[in-house]
Amino acid sequence: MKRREFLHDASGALLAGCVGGGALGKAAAAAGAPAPAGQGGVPDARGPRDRLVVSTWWFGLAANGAAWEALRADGAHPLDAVEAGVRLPEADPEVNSVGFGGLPNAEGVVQLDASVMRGDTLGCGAVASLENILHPVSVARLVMEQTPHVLLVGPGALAFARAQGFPEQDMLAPKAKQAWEEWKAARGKAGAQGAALAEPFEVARATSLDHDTIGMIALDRGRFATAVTTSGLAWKLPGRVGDSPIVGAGSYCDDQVGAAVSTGVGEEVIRTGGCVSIVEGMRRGLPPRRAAIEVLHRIRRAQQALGRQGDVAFIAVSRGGEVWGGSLLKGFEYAYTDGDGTRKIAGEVIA
Ligand code: SD4
Repeated sequence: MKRREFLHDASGALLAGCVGGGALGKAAAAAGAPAPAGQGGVPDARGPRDRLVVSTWWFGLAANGAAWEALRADGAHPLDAVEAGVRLPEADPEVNSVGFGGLPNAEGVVQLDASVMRGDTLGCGAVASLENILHPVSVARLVMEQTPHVLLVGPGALAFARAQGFPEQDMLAPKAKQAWEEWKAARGKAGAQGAALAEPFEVARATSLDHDTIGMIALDRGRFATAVTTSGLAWKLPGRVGDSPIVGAGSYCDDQVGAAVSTGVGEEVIRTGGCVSIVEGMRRGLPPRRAAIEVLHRIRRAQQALGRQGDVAFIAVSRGGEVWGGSLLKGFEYAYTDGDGTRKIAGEVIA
């Protein structure tokens, strides 16, 4: 019943978005209303803010604090904020899905993915399968700012990072190494590579718990930036790249519309162009909640068709500062910061 209502609402809004300014104006007014408490929005009588930071999971709480400080600096762009914010979990060995401390691939190697985007120019930069560098997000920013390209991968990304003066270090933290050794031992004589091929669903379940990619959005009076950084799925096949460094899949922002970031099983997000689809939904006049739920339903349909499972979560923010976070499965939460401080918000589990 709920699903039928949603489809009706979504198609009605889509139709409204196609027929002209009056209908669009109505949809935009709806977009200004905060999602109710318990539905992934920020329960707040004061309504949407024009300056805010949101990011995925518990480690977003500290990351948002660093981002907020950076956002308040004179002349700062939201890009400075998201970069400063996500560098925290990149350096934190207790976060086992981002940067140092991240769980490695099937061969015990930490391969990192990251991207950044700014909403004024649609400038973006990314790295994938980057090894031995503590702050892939900063390398991604330099790909955007210092090269004509968007995405560098593997050895090329490492060579670029070296040339930019980034120091190299072993990224396999002791706890992550131990976890990988235990996983490998449990796989038995089949060997790590063969086991990884057989285990995508186990990996997907593991990453839907309380650890995952950090995706961050900063909004400052009409200006957006996003950053995403991750070690990707634990025990992934060497060279596997998830959604995080794929602009449009793991993140997207456009100052004229809004922004979205994702976490969860990247394969599901890539096949739907997750974050750009959400932003395009908002461009059609949908509020962030409805735009994101539309994409989550599309992901669920694809999972059913392909016999796949695993969680996906999004945070979406409209140009007007309306925020929504939610997921396919239980457990997603995000950090929200504005001038009143930082709060942890429970994501909505979609019907
Ligand atoms: C990926 N979405 O590599 C990222 C990482 C993640 O749980 O969220 N892992 O698929």
